[in-house]
Amino acid sequence: MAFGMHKLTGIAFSHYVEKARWALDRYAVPYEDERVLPFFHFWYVNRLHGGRAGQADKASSRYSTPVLRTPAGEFICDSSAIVRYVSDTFAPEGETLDPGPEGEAIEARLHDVLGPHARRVGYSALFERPAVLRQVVRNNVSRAQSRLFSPLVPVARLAMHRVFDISDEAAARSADIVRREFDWIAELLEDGRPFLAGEHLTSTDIAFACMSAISTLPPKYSAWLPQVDVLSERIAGPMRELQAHPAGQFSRRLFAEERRRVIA
Ligand SMILES: N[C@@H](CCC(=O)N[C@@H](CS)C(=O)NCC(=O)O)C(=O)O
Repeated sequence: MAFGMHKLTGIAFSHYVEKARWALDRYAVPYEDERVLPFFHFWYVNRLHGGRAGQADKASSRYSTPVLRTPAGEFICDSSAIVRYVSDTFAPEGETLDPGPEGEAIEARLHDVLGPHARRVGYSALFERPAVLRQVVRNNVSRAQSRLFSPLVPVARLAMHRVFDISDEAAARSADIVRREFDWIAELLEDGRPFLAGEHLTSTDIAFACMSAISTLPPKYSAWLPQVDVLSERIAGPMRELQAHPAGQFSRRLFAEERRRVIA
């Protein structure tokens, strides 16, 4: 069956989904961008592949997003696999995002560690500020989804506590881990390399920029994120430090210089 165009389905503000969008945008691949809310994603992903094409891993369930449906009707259900597919299929010669083995190892750690811990801090920040949460929802998905979600915020908060443990204590432990992962990236950069896996941008840089974006809130992120000032000081204080951290500065530079660059 042929579908004509790529279709990306993803939790609207997810940092894993941002990786996929970045790769598609970089090579000017036209795609339908289906932006959904957490919990509602089960319905959307089930409609796509019934949970059969996805695989649970350290970060997610087999209903996780992003999901990319190719014009040939295949489903790619992992952000790194999507970036690799897009680069292999659409990058002009010499412009791929292939990071080599060292870069792949860095990327795997970013996926397993920084991604989930940054997410816990992010959800903890949002669910203690329902007004900000509602703004994030309103600004990122269709009005129909936003309306449906609004009365469900208390249930969603309970579910988030169960799925991710977004208590203050757990979030504080995760914030320490995020900080440690930023230190590790800064150490890698200390030898003066311009990018994490060599002389040019690779999927490893995209992975770090996206996994850190929940902590650095870069202006060119392609979903709407709140400003640090509207968050509680418990979250905002450490976040400002991460924004000023050498790894945070690197992440923000990647967004500023590379997020909208189109290579066609
Ligand atoms: N291995 C996956 C992890 C993606 C992931 O954790 N996605 C989250 C969004 S932040 C998700 O959709 N979670 C819902 C679920 O696992 O059911 C990838 O890299 O694409």
